[in-house]
Amino acid sequence: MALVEVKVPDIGDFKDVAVIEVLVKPGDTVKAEQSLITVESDKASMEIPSSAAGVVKEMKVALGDKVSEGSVILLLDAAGAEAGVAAPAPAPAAAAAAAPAPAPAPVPAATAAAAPVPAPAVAAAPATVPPPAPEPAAPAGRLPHASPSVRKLARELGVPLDEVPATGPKGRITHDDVHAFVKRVMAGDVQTAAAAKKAQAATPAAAAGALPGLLPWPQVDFAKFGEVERKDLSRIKKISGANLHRNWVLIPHVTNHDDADITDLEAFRVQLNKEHEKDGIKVTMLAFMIKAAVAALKKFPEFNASLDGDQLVLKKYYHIGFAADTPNGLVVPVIKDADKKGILQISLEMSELAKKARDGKLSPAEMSGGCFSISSLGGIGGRYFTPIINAPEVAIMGVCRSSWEPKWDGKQFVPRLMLPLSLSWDHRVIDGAAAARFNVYFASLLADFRRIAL
Ligand code: CAO
Repeated sequence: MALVEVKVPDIGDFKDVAVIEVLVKPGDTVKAEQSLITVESDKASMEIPSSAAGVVKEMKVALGDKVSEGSVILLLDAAGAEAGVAAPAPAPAAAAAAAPAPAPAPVPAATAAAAPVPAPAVAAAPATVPPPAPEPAAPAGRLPHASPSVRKLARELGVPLDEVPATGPKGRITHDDVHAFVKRVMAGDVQTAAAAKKAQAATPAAAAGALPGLLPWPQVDFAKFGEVERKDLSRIKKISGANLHRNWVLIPHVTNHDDADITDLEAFRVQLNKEHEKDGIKVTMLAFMIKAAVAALKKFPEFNASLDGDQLVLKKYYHIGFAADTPNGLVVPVIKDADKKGILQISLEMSELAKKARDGKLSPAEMSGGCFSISSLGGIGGRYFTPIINAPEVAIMGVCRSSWEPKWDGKQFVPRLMLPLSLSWDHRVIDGAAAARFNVYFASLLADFRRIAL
């Protein structure tokens, strides 16, 4: 592999200029003279081209970094180019004079999209008011091509370049493209993503924090009261938080609590684990609950459904999600076709998916398609809680730690191992009586697992 350091060439008097755009990412194939980054001083912005062709191995600069002549931009595997010999750096793209200091360029949306995006921790339900789809522009994950002067024009007009369809050579956005986009927005033919988001937030249901009559969120200078530390939310927390918030606000949740007598099932579980000690398979109560959930979904099909406008989509497949706690936040891997799998296979898949979740290696496919979710805090503790429905699903089972309790058997109190259950359900789809029946049936399956076969 011929690794080449691509450096910032002579850029005149510019020193310590800010990187306002990163146009490539590791894995991209670049041509010699292809723009790699855009830098901006208080006088001008310019694109820095590549001095060689090859595949980007590692980025050495990021948005906001300051660079000068000689700063290493990236490492390039110059496949096809002479090993270690970079062509002389071509002159940077013409600098666009910008007399007054331009406003700091916003982080382009496409930059965020270019990074590997973990799938939402919870399945994204269709928004109640879907924003109008933008016209085809730069493909998702790719930055739009435009010269510095076009970028400057777009910034001045507040045009999101990644939404502008390009007509220039090699997919470059031209001045005319920007003007045409503005005309179409003014004529109401298209709406920018930001405007669509704003319109969506204006709908009463979505504007949770800004409902008329509600007080604004308290603004507190916490440091006045003692030492504090600020920490960014993890990406998973930001994604799952937004989904959970929407689900909490838009779904009329009700939670029914119940208990399942798992005395016999626990004895069977312990026995199974002894038998399979050498296979490295560990069966936990969760695997039995996944199987019980399938049987309960078959008996109560409206729990295996999703709302689509005035219609209920009833699913004929049984994919069960389970909430997994990870250092970065909550994710929900999905056991696909749980109806076709046995307890041992489910246990095996669960431990593999849970490990991947903890390592941050779950693929979007492994977190999608769920019909019903189970959130088990049984390994930690607690009695009951209110799980938030994982939209577009319509119900979720929350489980806490089992404990020994005295139960009256008609003659005397006997010790029984009781598992606390908390079923949250969407009252638009499910009625209280159905939810109570679901819980009673679910608990009866755990109390006597032979009933699964009936
Ligand atoms: N009652 C008593 N003990 C239980 C139990 C229950 N309901 N459920 C599990 N346990 C026991 C297990 O048997 C195991 O015991 P041993 O260590 O003695 O063998 C121990 O608790 C740990 O189990 P586990 O948590 O590793 O395994 P699991 O299959 O029950 O759960 C997973 C796997 C990935 C779901 C879990 O680790 C996890 O992440 N749970 C958190 C989910 C969560 O955050 N939910 C909240 C969502 S809302 O914010």
